[in-house]
Amino acid sequence: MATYQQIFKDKKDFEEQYRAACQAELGKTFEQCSLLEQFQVLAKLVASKGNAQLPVSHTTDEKKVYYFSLEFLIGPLLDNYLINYGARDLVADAMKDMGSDLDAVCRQEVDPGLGNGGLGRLAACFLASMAHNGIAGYGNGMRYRYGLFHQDIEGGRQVETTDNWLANGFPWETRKDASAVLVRFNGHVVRHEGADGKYWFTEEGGDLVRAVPYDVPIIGYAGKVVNKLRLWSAEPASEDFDLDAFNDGDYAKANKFRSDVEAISTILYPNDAGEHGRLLRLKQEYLFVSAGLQTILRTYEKQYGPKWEDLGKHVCVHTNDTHPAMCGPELMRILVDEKGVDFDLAFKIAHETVSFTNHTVMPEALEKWPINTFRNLLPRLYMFIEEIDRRWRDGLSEKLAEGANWNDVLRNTAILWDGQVRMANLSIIFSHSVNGVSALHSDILKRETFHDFAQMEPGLFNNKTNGVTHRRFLREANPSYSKIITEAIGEGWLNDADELKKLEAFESDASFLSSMDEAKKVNKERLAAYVKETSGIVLDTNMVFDVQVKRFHAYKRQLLSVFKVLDLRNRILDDPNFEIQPTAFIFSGKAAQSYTFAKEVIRLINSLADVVNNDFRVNEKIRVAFVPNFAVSNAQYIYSAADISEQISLAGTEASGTSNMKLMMNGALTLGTLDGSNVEISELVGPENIKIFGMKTEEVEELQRSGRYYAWDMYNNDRGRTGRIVDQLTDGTLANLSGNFESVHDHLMVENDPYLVMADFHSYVRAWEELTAGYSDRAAWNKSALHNTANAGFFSSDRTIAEYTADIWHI
Ligand code: 26Q
Repeated sequence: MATYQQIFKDKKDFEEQYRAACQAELGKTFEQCSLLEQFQVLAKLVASKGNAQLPVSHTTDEKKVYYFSLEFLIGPLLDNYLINYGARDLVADAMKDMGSDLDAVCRQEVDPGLGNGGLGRLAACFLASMAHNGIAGYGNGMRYRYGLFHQDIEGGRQVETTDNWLANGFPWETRKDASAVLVRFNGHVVRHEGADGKYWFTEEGGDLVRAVPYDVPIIGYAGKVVNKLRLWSAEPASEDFDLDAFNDGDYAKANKFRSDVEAISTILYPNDAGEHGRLLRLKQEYLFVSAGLQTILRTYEKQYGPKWEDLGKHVCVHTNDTHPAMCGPELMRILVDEKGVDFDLAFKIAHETVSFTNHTVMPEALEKWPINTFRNLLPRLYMFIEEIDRRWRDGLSEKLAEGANWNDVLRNTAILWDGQVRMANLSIIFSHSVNGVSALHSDILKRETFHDFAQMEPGLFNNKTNGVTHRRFLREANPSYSKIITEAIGEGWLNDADELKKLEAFESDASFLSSMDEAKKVNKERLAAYVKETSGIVLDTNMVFDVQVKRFHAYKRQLLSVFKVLDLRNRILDDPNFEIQPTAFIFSGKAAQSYTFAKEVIRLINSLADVVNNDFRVNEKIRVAFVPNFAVSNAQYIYSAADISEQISLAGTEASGTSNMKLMMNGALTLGTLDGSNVEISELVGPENIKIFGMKTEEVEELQRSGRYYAWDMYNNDRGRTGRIVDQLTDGTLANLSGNFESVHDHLMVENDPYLVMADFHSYVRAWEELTAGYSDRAAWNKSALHNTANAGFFSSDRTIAEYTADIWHI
């Protein structure tokens, strides 16, 4: 039993504080507050408890970790923080007495979309686990005025609308004007020379932007440790208001400087390859890097004085992908230009302080910037990059591994190449640790993506398999299952996810296994109600819930799922006696606004849903639903209701995946390829508790190398099933809602099926049939589901953070 930091003595104490807060915040009685106002006041009250804890959370000489990420997908916080304080039951009870309903109040909270998907949610899970593990770990990111777009579905198509998440204010944040800093863009470099021949540089002119921080408390489990997430907003440094233009009625011109500056923190960029090279993105990257580092050095200097050589002993700067890659050179710039440190020492300090996580192996996703753009925007920073690149080239022959070719290695490892600044190489050269996010992915990084770096310095590379916070994705997402888990093994698992292992003792406990059915039923009903409300589709909760929820991307192969569902439909129509386990296929996820193919796959799924759900000949056996606007909040409904977790990316393409972990925790069985962390799930649960299919990474590599994959052969050799599905993309079968799918057809047949959907199709359908055949033996199925939960402790981000702490941050 954890001892919680008590924030309310008892119900009476809570009620008094809450009523007083209503008066103080809004000048209203509790009874006069709307549900939204009840939420706002309660959130402010809980935030104030967190903020009061913050200063006593750490001793001053503790090593600090700053986690730099352009994305933090934090999700709603109120429910989570009440659970962490151990106050949820008390507050729910008191609210009921007061005539309100805590669940309804929690549903008022916005779900800030300050991230795209996996990488952003990982950063949020890491904040939660750093606080849980007691580390002084702080997030550093951007406060976007608009988060990731809101997704509506019209005529089956994704339609994007702005996410005005701040419309009702954000009660968790505190604006810190006193901590604002200045960041310069487009200046010019001036060289100075002293009488002794020594020279130095300053940067002058250009535009000064004021970066203003907003802090959000991160309340750890049990409430003992509170950390903070600092999000930066861009504002004009001076009031450069054009009064003449205003008086002429040209308000746009009058406000131009202000709006140009504010644009920097206006939107979050989507994660598709087509969005590369936007100047505003580069400004975002520099703004939060520079503002964060200036603050870190200010804090450090106050505490330790100008002992810069010790920075790496007290401070870690962790960079989430290459988006904060400028951390290394910016740290050098401040040390050299503003603190008078010499160049070599400044590089050593930066190198000791900075570490880097890579999240992708897709070559087209590796970030690059045109040198000219970069140099114009950040001329002084560029000088540091150029000099480090020069020294890298200079020292290359000494570092070269046995048998390596100097020219090849230079081409692969230099920072500057082909008129571009290559951010991955920049990150690697400035970091003392580079890690991938699953065992397989880290292996591919060493073997392929960053092969030459790994040859030169094998010790630089390491693996940190991702994790997720089980307190949000199991305890909070799945109250019914959590309840029976706690009744069985106590609540120690909330603190230590490895205790879930104790559930193995219940794998043959008939009464526990049947109580799992009841727990799942509640969740399926909750999801079915949500699906009905948001898409109009009716789900039968007696069906298997087969779930694929994640960003839409060709490599994740939602198209392969479509092939399977269409194939089942075709076979049911051909043979009315064809028996399958009745299944609801549930999809959710966003496609980047400009990613045409991914958006067509969304339309395809909705068209398939329209065809299947309205056909009485098949809709008792299969049903399809697309849940609009996938986000942290509705994800929690979906994970807890799932029976099957679809993780079917082409082997070697998904760095890790994290929905696989969230679904596994909730007792869903994985149907997947040996990709990303599916490999580790499979090792942990054993072959009888997961269904693996499809080509392995080496087979994919071999097939692609050989150049002997022909989409038309797949079509011609299996006209009855594969060929028929390909034809149905354009023959009107699916056209009722909004037309045929020529571009999807061409992706397969003209672009030669780049992610080998047709190659894995038969193996996939067979695996699905074998897996679902086991569903009717409820005890056996639940035993397997429980075994998945029991072994999910490894995928708690508490474990991941413990590994970063020991191996990378050395705390
Ligand atoms: C880059 C440049 C310009 C604009 C946008 C971007 C950009 C933004 C976001 C590029 C990539 C992302 C997000 C990547 C991401 O979410 N990757 C996922 O990270 C997860 C956590 O490690 C992994 O589990 C997934 O496998 C990986 O796809």
